Amino acid sequence: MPNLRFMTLARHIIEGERMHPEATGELSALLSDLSLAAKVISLEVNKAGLVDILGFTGDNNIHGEQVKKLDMFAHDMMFRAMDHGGHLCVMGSEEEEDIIHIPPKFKIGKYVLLFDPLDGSSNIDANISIGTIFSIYKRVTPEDTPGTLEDCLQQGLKQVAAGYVIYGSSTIFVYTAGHGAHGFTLDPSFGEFLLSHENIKTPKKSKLYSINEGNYLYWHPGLKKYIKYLQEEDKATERPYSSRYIGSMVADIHRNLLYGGIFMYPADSRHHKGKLRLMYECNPMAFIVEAAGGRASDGKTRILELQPKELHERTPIFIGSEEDVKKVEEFMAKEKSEITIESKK
Ligand code: FBP
Repeated sequence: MPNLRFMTLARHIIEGERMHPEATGELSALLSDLSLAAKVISLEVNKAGLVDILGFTGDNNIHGEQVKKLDMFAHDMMFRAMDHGGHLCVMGSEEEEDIIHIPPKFKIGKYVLLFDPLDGSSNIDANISIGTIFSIYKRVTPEDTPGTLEDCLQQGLKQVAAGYVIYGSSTIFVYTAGHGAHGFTLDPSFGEFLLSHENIKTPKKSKLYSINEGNYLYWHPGLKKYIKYLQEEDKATERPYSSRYIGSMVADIHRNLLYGGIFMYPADSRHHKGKLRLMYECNPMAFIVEAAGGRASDGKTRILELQPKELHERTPIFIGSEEDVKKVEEFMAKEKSEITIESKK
């Protein structure tokens, strides 16, 4: 393996392809198209404070959320970078209610792309790290026909590649195509992603937890007990843990991936399925974290084994260092009683 400094993302993808004699190069081309979209979005995010791209478009998206201009810019950039390469049969985005068909003038390919163009968008105006998340599958319907919802609604373990791009103090492209999770930092001086985090291994146990404690009242009793357990003093198990919550899933999970930690967005008595989306937030993150030796579940079932039913369905998620995720699953399993609203008392 050549000197890290000069391992570009494009070269790393090609080297990975060589491990698959049956490969046609389509997935490699798809991943490099994605990296182009990431570079353009990164540029726009970095100068967001200077140009009229902060704030809202004035429209609401299908989730009833006010749409940010940068959200739509990122969505359009992903679509335009990916629609004409001939590698995709269908796409799905957080910003579009229905599946996105490939314009008929372009060749139809064998892959499916699901993406969250700009995750953590509630943090954009405050210059907090945000990200793009993507998930790639092989189609299941006959080739050379327009892709369908069936091609999108596959279990996460069927992903052939997944990744995220974090737009923070630097822009980092993290992906897995089945051979470990690797990070590439964008060198803006010549616009290339260079290998900076090879074969990321997330610590099996950590001292960090990430959850919006403002929702404590509405949590499952088992989860409340787990958080209290993390806050107790016990040197042997390195407790109390530290709380770290940015409120931007990509940023919280990226930190935990490198330092160790557990990120949780549980179901609660107001949001019975939690907040985060299975297809373009939880599945790709679970695929990456597992590739780095971590674990991801909905508190009971492995995220990657969940059978999706809708494009925008939500799921509770507990993801990160393996032992920590197992611990919270134990606390949830021990507590039989359901979620109750504490304030009723
Ligand atoms: P979107 O902005 O893509 O809808 O992302 C959802 C998100 O911002 C996650 O990035 C983050 O982890 C979570 O919501 C924060 O939610 P809350 O403000 O309820 O803690």
